[in-house]
Amino acid sequence: MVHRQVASTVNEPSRTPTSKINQPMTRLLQQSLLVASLLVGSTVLLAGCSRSPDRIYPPAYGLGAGAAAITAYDEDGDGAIAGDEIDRVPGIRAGLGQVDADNDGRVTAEEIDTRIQSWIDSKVGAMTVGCQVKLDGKPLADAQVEFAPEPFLGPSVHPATATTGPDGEASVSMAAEHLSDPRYAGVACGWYKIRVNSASQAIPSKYNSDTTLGCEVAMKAHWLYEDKVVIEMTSK
Ligand SMILES: [Ca+2]
Ligand SMILES: [Ca+2]
Repeated sequence: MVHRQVASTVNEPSRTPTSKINQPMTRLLQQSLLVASLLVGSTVLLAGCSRSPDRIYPPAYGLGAGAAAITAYDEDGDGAIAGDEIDRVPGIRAGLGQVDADNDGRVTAEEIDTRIQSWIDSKVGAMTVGCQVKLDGKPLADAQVEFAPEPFLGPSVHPATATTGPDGEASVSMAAEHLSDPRYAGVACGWYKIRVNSASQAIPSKYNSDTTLGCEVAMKAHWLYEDKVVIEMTSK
């Protein structure tokens, strides 16, 4: 069975003025995206392939993930992730227009659980996610890219990684043991922190240990016109 997904994700760069739902994100993003912009797009995977991989089912997202997210990130105890708190969950910040259903800038446990249910309902087990990493405007080869799922999603959402080629591009994927067919790359729906490291270049901590990069991998994202996550970093 082929399950073709359109990949999706994330950080709305300020150059996407067409998205109404992300208008509230604009100010936040203009701050962080001056130095880092992340686009995620998607590609259709394996369509028409005669050797279809076995179906990959969605992860068993943790029960009470929304409540766990509030516990982890609602520092002022008002019952929602809002304001600066959102910056600590860059995956949610990137997909704020999708999760903040009432568009009030506050993300509640219920909204998180509703968004997770939409991933489950989409029956998407894994999506293709390509990425391109740039440092000071130039493609960065041999960069290690990690998509670290938010812990509140539970242990069945696995990290995904990639190492960029000479063009700075790579296909991000979970480890082979989490894919039904190791010939194919895939990332489960979820909110991820993105970390980039390099053995040859100094990468500021805002892109790794204190990352501000994140994305939502999911169907029906507004940036579907893009075909990959573009991570633009500056060395200073
Ligand atoms: Ca709060
Ligand atoms: Ca809300």
